[in-house]
Amino acid sequence: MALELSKIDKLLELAKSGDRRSLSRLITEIADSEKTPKFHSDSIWTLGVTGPPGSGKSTLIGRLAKQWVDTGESVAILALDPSSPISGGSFLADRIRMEGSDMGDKVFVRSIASGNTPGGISPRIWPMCHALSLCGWSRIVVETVGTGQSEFRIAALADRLLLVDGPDRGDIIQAEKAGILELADVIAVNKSDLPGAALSAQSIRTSLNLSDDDSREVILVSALEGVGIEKLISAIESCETQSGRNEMIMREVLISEWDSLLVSHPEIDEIITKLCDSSITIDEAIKLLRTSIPNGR
Ligand SMILES: Nc1nc2c(ncn2[C@@H]2O[C@H](COP(=O)(O)OP(=O)(O)OP(=O)(O)O)[C@@H](O)[C@H]2O)c(=O)[nH]1
Ligand SMILES: [Mg+2]
Repeated sequence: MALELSKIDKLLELAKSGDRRSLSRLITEIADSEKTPKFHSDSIWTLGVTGPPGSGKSTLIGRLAKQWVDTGESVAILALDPSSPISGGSFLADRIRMEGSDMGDKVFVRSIASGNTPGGISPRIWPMCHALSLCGWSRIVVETVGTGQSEFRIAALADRLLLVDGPDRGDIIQAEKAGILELADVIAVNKSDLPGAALSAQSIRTSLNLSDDDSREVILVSALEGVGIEKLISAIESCETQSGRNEMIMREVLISEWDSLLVSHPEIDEIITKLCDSSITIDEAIKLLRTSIPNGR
């Protein structure tokens, strides 16, 4: 174990000096290591981007990245791939549409597959973001497909959250139901070049206005045509991260770590088999897991 951690520390040092391959390997190591590495950067800046499949998150992130690079920032993008059949497996990073290749070494894009990882990858996003920050990446963006509660939860790990919706009213209702509208710091309605987007934006504004003290803006953008991007950047940069977000982040980290501990528990299969043949009850299963979890890995 000590060997494994020292390998990670070594990779971090190399990655800090600007070695891309080491950075890539570092992210892989953080994903695969048995223990969650403890990295901490005081100057971390993260943005979670969530929204329904196909709403244009990657295209929009490409636009944001270009704008940031133009103003001297360096942008690291982690695209969480829940292996959704809609987004088509682990090709999310490829779909981040960069504005030309001139951004070069100022942008780092990495797709993180979560589908087949026992216990999921979500708690590891946190140390990955801290490692990226320690390596000098000043804007760290985490894209997740907002198809379910767990994906929304991952997005909530970031310091600020951007919800990207499309003109489809159904998607917006979905986001409302999952409580993501409440979690979002900035809301963008993308595809303003298509009919229906303005109406969608209006209907979101109406639902936000139901609460008097809600000053959040709903910004109409077209990632395809590059419309509204500056306004969106300024909303993202100036949004006050909601009070209590730190508590929310820590809650999510704890829950995700706990889930991960549970799923990777060495006796989990045995306990599930016992549950299946009714030789133990669910209460007994929980008791068994609870007593052995401190030594679980
Ligand atoms: N008309 C229009 N199409 C757009 C716009 N932004 C993105 N698209 C298109 O919408 C499709 C999905 O774009 P992506 O950026 O891959 O969307 P995404 O939300 O990242 O998709 P997933 O990661 O699969 O959930 C692509 O065909 C884009 O070209 C826009 O502003 N207007
Ligand atoms: Mg995408």
